[in-house]
Amino acid sequence: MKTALTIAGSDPVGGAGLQADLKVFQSFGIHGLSLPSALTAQNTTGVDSIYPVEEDFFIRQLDVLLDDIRPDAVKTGMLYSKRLVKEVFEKITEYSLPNLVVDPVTMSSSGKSLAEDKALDTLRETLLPLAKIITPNIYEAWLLTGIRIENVADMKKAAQALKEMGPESVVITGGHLDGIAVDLFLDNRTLQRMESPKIKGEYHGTGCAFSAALAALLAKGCSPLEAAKKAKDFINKAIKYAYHIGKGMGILKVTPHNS
Ligand code: PXL
Repeated sequence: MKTALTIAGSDPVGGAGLQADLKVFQSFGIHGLSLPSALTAQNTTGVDSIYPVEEDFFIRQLDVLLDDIRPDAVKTGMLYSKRLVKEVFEKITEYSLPNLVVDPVTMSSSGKSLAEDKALDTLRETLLPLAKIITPNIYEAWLLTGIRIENVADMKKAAQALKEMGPESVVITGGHLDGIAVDLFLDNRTLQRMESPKIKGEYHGTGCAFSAALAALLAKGCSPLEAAKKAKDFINKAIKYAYHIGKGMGILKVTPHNS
């Protein structure tokens, strides 16, 4: 049985974070391992507050798990603190873990900061160069590169700058661009624009589900480009059939995926 590990924040709603990642792993037929970096108090209208996991205990969780199981892929989401970013980097290096997907989470869709000050700088210097795929949205790509993204040409410039930071491939998700939903994939060989119709509405956890799908597909042996195309189709379908359980944002409908 293939396994994928998510290291991310907990979302009690199950729309984003660790719980969403586990549902995605399951839908790809992958056994999901999960390591919470922080608890959040939130509902579908937004994130209220964050309670980071005590750092020494976080490391203990990681060591005990990795001592027994070698995941086929690892996805990092909200890590929150600089120290956790560094610890995750050290463990991934120590255990030579393959197929790392880094989602440089900084902010919730409702606008709450999900990263400590400077945690993104630490991520850029440590985890980013180890990644097989990084998945910033346009806002995160701007914070990481200093390039403000308003169109696809800006996205290309930012993708190039991100690639130079050392990851094997970059997908900038453009779901928040005006008018179109374009994702841009870049590795050493390919620059590919992946377009899809924009679906109206506010959806929670699209970035989390996308990066978890990428990790699952890498664990199954897909190349980063193949994984990016399949993960995009998966997310589009999940958005199309999204549903509401609270007063706020929609929840993605994650269904079994045959790949
Ligand atoms: O979508 C970013 C994100 C990641 N992780 C957790 C979250 C959110 C957004 O709310 O709650 C735990």
